[in-house]
Amino acid sequence: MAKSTPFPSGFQFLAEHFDRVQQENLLDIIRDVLGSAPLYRPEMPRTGKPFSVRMSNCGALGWVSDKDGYRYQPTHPVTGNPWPPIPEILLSLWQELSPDAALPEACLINFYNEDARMGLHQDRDEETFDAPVISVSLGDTAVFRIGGVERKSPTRSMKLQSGDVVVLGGEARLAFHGIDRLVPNTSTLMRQGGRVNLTLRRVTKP
Ligand code: MD6
Ligand code: FE
Repeated sequence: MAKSTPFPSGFQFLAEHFDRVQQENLLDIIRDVLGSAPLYRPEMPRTGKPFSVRMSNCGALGWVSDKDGYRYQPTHPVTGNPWPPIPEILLSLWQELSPDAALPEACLINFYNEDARMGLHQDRDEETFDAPVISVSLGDTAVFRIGGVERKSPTRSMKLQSGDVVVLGGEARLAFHGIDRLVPNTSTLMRQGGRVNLTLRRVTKP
């Protein structure tokens, strides 16, 4: 059998870190957040091409993208209101997995319907890469692709299921990654299907 590409060092995958009851609880909390900071559709820098993923944020800073580029800002681009705070359950996750890092300032909320995907990218709009990026997946399974720190590095794919947690720290902090596609009807967490991914990030130097 062909050898698969190794995971970059500092990559961690915690399968079903959250059990079903915790997933339901977390989803309720995220629905509350989206009640005050609704999902909106970001656009690609320069071209203004709409993303297939809808987004929102919580935390002091939120990641946004529009014709002017990618950036962090303290307010929702549509409502103009400050983002709601990061829920306690996510701050606890961060402290459990990354006890030495300064607390996260941003939690990006990505919502995928069955046609949505996310191209290969690095998370590199932060001022510091000392802290990891921690992600939580809820709902339908997604095919996640991860490579190395150069776009041309070989990649491998794996499935992310509801309740799974991914940590990109160390060398993996700047590894290219993306979502190839969803696997529809793989979770009963959300009645209408789809997938939510939450990514926690430290943005400024502590
Ligand atoms: C997603 N995830 O799972 C997209 N970024 O929908 C990410 O872009 C990501 O899972 C940084 C660290 C972990 C991630
Ligand atoms: Fe990412």
